[in-house]
Amino acid sequence: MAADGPYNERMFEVLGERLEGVFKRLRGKGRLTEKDVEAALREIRLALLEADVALPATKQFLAGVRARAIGDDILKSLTPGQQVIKIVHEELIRILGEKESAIRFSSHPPTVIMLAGLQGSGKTTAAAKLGNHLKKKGRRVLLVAADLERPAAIKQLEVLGEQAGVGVHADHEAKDPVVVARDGIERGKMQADVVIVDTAGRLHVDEDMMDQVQRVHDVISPDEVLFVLDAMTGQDALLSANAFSERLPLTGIVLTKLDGDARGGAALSAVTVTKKPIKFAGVGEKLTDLEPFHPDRIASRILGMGDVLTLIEKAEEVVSKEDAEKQAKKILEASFTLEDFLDQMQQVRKMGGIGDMIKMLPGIPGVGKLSDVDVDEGDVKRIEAIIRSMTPQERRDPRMISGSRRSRIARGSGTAVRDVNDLLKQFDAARKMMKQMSRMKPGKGRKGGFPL
Ligand SMILES: Nc1nc2c(ncn2[C@@H]2O[C@H](COP(=O)(O)OP(=O)(O)O)[C@@H](O)[C@H]2O)c(=O)[nH]1
Ligand SMILES: [Mg+2]
Repeated sequence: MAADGPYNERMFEVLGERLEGVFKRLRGKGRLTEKDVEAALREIRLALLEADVALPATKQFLAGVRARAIGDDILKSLTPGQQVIKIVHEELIRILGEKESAIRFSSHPPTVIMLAGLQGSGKTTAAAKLGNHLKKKGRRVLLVAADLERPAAIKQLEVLGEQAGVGVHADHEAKDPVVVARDGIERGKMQADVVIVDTAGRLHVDEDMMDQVQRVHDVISPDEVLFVLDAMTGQDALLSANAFSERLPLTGIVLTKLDGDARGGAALSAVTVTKKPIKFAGVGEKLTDLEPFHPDRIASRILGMGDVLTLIEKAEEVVSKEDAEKQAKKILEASFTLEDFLDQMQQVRKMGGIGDMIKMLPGIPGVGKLSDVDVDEGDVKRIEAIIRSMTPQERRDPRMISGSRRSRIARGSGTAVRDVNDLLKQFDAARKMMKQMSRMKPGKGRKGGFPL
């Protein structure tokens, strides 16, 4: 199933270039040390976390990559960066989809498929989609409405079943989902090749719900127990996947709402916890919006969405050497305006640290420790808004920004006067520091009282 379409090849290339950037930045040469690989793995770790992969899953995944990446043959190869990316990509695909992922049909029909998952995860929709899919393949399908928690749930399945043109077993008077499920199976034995049982979920994992799905499970002995997971669940995917897999012998996962802007991390979390393959992906609300799962697409999504990776790529191109030198010169000449400040914040953010820029300033000892300074994206956005709300004169000469100007700027930028004050204070401090730096002539030791 891991088809290598042109899209994926391109993703792979882009990713390759990005991480090449990391390695270039790290070493400036082709050879890598174990330490370099660790640094790269840290970047990948951030990318995974940003893609909403739960931390334990991230750790487990990276351990697998590390074991493969820190081998002599990789480190000594001519293109270690590319090798590491290749490993990351391969490992993701391997974990996400190496296993058999089609529905396993029973040799004693009807094949019984049970769907379980939290409320709103897309179980009822998935039941109908799956019914529709299997009907098109020539199977006689019966859907069973074993969610009695909400009256509307039965109706929903009936409507969807009718749309799909498959039978629905429902009992509007029933009180016990176990009875409905059992009756549904009995009916299925006469009328269907495949019986799909929809069950009730709750908003959060709770004992009652687990108890109920377990009882339904025990009475229908399904061939497939599919855990339905909303891809937008993010970090919580791990919790619910864990809870369901502890109570039910899951055979696979249906990942829904992949048409949204989910970053795909839930896929890796769920697969790591359940050790079961994702069999289908829901990609919309319509009956036909169900696809076999493509591990390579999700792998690319998970890796490709990492802002961190983009950031690394950008660092090389945005802060070209000339830019950095120009900036450094300005700093030395202390002709540093709020516009520059904003520019610099943005660059620093893109580079992931202020250290690289400062290192380019000549003759400044002991600034290495600054390389750990982080700039928060929210801060940069706020600062940007504030500076954009200033007039050009104000940007050049912030001393003219009086109290009334401050409130005007705060209003214009949707921030508080306190934010404006903070920024001006910060800028003033930065400028003072730069003036002190500029008094230090490169190579001639310290003249000003630069506080190192
Ligand atoms: N965009 C999108 N919406 C979906 C998908 N699957 C389900 N939904 C929507 O999610 C909501 C909850 O689905 P439902 O099947 O009722 O969830 P249940 O509570 O688990 O049975 C409904 O509004 C569905 O239309 C999907 O793959 N993509
Ligand atoms: Mg439902």
